Amino acid sequence: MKSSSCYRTVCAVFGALCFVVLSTAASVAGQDAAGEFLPPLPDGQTWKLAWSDEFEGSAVDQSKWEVMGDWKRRDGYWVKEDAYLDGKGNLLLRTKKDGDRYTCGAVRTKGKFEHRYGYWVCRCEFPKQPGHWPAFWLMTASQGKIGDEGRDGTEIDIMEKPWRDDRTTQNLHWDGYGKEHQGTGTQFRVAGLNEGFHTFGLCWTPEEYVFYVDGRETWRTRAGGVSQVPEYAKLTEEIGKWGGDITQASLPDYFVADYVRVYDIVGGAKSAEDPQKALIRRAANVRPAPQQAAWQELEFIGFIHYTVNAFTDKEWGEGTESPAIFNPSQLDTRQWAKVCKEAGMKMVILTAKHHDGFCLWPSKYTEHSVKNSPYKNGKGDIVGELAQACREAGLKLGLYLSPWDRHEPTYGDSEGYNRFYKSQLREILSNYGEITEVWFDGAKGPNAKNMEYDWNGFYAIVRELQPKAVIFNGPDIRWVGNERGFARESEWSVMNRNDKPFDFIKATAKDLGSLEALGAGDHLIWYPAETDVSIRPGWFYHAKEDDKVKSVEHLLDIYFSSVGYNSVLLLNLPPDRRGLIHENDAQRLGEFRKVRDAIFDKNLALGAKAKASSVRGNDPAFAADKIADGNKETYWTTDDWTTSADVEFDLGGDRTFNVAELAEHIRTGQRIGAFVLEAWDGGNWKEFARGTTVGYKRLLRFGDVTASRVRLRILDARVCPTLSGFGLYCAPPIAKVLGR
Ligand code: FUL
Repeated sequence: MKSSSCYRTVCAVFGALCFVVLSTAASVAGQDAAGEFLPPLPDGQTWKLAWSDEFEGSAVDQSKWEVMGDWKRRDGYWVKEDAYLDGKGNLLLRTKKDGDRYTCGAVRTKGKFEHRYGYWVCRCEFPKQPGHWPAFWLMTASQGKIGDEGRDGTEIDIMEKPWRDDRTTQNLHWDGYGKEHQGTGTQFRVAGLNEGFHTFGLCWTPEEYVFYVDGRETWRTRAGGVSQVPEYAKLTEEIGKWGGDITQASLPDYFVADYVRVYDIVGGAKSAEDPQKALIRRAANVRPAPQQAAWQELEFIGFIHYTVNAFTDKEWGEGTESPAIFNPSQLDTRQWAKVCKEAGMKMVILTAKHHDGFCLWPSKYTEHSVKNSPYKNGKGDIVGELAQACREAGLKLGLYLSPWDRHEPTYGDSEGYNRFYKSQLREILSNYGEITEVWFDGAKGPNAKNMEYDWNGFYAIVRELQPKAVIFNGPDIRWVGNERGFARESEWSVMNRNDKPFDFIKATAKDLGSLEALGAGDHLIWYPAETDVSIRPGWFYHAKEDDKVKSVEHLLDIYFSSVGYNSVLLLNLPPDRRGLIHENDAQRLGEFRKVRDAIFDKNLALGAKAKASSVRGNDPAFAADKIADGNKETYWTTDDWTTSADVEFDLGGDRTFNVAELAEHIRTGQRIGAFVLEAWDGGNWKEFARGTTVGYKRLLRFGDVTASRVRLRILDARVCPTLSGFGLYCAPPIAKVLGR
């Protein structure tokens, strides 16, 4: 279509305010002399204890800790007498009632031990009563400095536990606590957390924070750019409603800390490690945020382009169209949802406002909307109607709000228009329930006025109002780079953003993910591709395209080239002047579904006996039988730096297949760089397919192969390959499936 649309502005930022439930992932443990878990390190490097307090003796060591108080804190007071040693090797932070006030204890190493990087760990046992909560955190005076995100100081909450069940939370806060405040965090459960002692650790390097509970990794992030300044440790009790109702507590109650230890990395390996190896290690360890991983699992989603263009036969409206022309006679969002659902889509994204500025909801901020159209006599709200239909159909909803607005008079006055756009964004993100994706289109006509969009401000609004939503053309999701439905031959989800967090990544570049493209790898991010394409030549409805709906063969090619290449497919369906998805499109989608169902009906490799040339630590948890067990969460992997390996599948007899499916366990990163598939022909292994990257899903098509044994040879992987899924299918001829 228009070449200008190829230049979407794509940028990458950090600062996701995600608050989600995580499951803990196993990691490979080292141990110190005292049996402490220590995070794995590259060869040649070790941990060395830099500072610790075992809380032996009878009084808090004042050379290490400042006992805080007496002063007001939240709904209570920090008082010195509530922080003391029990004489049995523990620090007690007591919460008690003192007359008509509640008091508790707190200590910090401010001015006594301030340190950057390393592994910080506390072993502790939680209080039992409501109305107050414990925290183990790092702080620095420069937390409030603005301008360099969290690099110039971040509050790092390694453990905070306001709940009395087995939930806990880990968080980061930077740029102060006022209007500039930024933060992100995670919340999760660990079975049995409430009972006995547990350890809470943070591995903090210049590049990344990795959080651990009892030696299991719970969160890995580079949010805020990672603090590069010394910080001090705090152990505190906090009195407040987040912890429940303190009047219900039977007091005193105690937060018990057994020790705090801080380790540094030592050994020449850091400088000795081949920089290429260091880059590979870092790239392999970049992981999706939970909402990015959840989005990837949607696989196939629908786009709905609708506006005055359906009535003017245009692709880009002028902004001068009268709302009076917008008159769909039979508009039915339930029909849209039904067509999408039946096609196998998991989400629908609607153009709430396209470039012409006409709003499909009755926006308070403009007259250019459905409210001044004949549609339902101005009482319609298509965003609301679709939200309702999606809820009923069990579909997620995404919204597109074009920044380029050819109607709005303030467009071109950056301050005025950004204010207008943000108000609209708040409107659509506040009033329609959960929004799963927000689509920022970078397209802008060649003669459009200059505009400095406040992208950061836009993203912040999404984080504030829809913290679980992914942002397309922003921090979370990238445009694949074309509108024809094809991902790259090597589609990596890990890339290096530019120096400044808000600079743009060139989405059309041929290579974004190779080691060469990662360059210095100083700002590696998880940034997966979304492939948008229309079922017809145009994005909007034109009667003359009724016979140009893409064929099933074409749609299938697109599916294999997008979903089958580690991307999510966003397929556009334009409703017509009636307000319905045209019969031709609906029928084609039905056929497309039927053909996909016929292909993926039966995985001939499911439950196959699998044998690998190498298994991580010979641990059955990572054995080859985890690949084809039908469970996406379990996976096979090898030891670190075993970058090539074979897996042999015994299909239990001859099977004929012509489609293969591979899946990496992307929640631990994307690693495979080259692979070959071979079949045993009775005398030799014969190659029948090969590829480069795998990622979330890689689909391959080839001529019929009949064999009872199949071998996957991983030729190259970053650090170590993972594989969580493997499939072999027999695709019947399309004509047969459709009875043609
Ligand atoms: C482009 C727009 O200009 C098209 O009209 C369409 O919305 C497409 C998805 O994105 O940039």
